[in-house]
Amino acid sequence: MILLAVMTWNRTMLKIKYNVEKKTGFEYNFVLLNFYESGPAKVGAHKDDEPSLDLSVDIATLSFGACRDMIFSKKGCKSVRQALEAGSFLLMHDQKEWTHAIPSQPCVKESRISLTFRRVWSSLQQSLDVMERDYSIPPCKRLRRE
Ligand SMILES: O=C(O)CCC(=O)C(=O)O
Repeated sequence: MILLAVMTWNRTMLKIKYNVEKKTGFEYNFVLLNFYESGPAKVGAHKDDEPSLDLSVDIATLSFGACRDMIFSKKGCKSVRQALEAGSFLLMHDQKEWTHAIPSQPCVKESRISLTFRRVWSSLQQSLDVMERDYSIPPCKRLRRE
């Protein structure tokens, strides 16, 4: 099950966003928090190339908690496996070309959280603003359940 909740930026998140922006030189207006309860929790191979994303802005990922691997793949290239340790910072370029995945690692017992900073086109931002106004269930609203 995926729960996507939309929340406004709080002071801590704004501070983190500011530091990420300072490091990358990009401006972000959206952050996705992924929670992995333990090793069996995984994300299949996918590209972050949705039309709602501004692909000229690299996606920045901060990792907290358990160390998990990420696998990068591109047609015609050897896959790359990268351990994402607590406190690590990853900048993903070329989102249209590369897929990435967090494979299951059953031996990992601890939880992991990642924050992935993105820039979305303003039409999505406007839709979110409208939802926030129309549904007014602050601070979070359930958008999608799978
Ligand atoms: O948890 C991560 O580091 C990556 C999550 C992910 O694949 C994504 O947000 O697109």
